Amino acid sequence: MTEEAAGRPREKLIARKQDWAREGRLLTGTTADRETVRLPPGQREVSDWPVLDLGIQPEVTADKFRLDIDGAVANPLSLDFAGFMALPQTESVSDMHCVTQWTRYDNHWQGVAARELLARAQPTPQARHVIFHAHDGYTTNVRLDQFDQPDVFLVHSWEGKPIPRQHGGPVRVLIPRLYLWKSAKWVRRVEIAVGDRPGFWETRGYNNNADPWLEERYS
Ligand SMILES: Nc1nc2c(c(=O)[nH]1)N[C@H]1C(S)=C(S)[C@@H](COP(=O)(O)O)O[C@H]1N2
Ligand SMILES: [Mo]
Repeated sequence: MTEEAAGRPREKLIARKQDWAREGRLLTGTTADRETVRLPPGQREVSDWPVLDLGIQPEVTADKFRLDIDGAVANPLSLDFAGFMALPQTESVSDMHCVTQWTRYDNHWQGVAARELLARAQPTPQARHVIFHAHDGYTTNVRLDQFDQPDVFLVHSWEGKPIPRQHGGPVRVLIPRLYLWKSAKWVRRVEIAVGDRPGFWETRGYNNNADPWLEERYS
């Protein structure tokens, strides 16, 4: 890890990704049917797992861990690590698609299903959006119907081991059918909301919806 990656915002990387959005980099102008085509347009399969973030990789130890699910809910939750791990656990296998072009197949995850959390927190009838807040200050947003899917999890393990710090451990979001910038690492708070609030990349030229098969890279 470089000095820069250890703890200062990577301003050049952020500026370059904003340039990509302005230039429409990697756009093929095609779409694909998710049901029959595994590799979304413009993507390339990799076997390693690249690290992408703003450059600040907080160390969230189990004793510092806290997860709030709040906002437009009837029953706000505030969990410590033991409380999170005591929730029903699920294993899943899914692919990851990053807007910088890499796709990684068949990742084995363990964690708590989004639907478990929603069933406990009980979004109000007006709730339509979810805003994720992370320990490094990163935010990202999805619609509630995108979060409320059977393949969406807050994960703590990858390939049978705790998710390493650089990949967002101890707990990160995983929304496999959207570009990976929607999957917040080091998640601190899941805010259920009535109105939408675009996050870090969504306010810097990246698509609000972010479906890889529709090539929704940029706005
Ligand atoms: N908290 C936080 N989550 C984040 C980011 C970040 O900078 N901070 N970067 C996003 C982006 S742009 C990508 S591509 C993925 C990368 O996850 P990885 O480093 O585990 O591959 O995390 C997403 N989640
Ligand atoms: Mo990304």
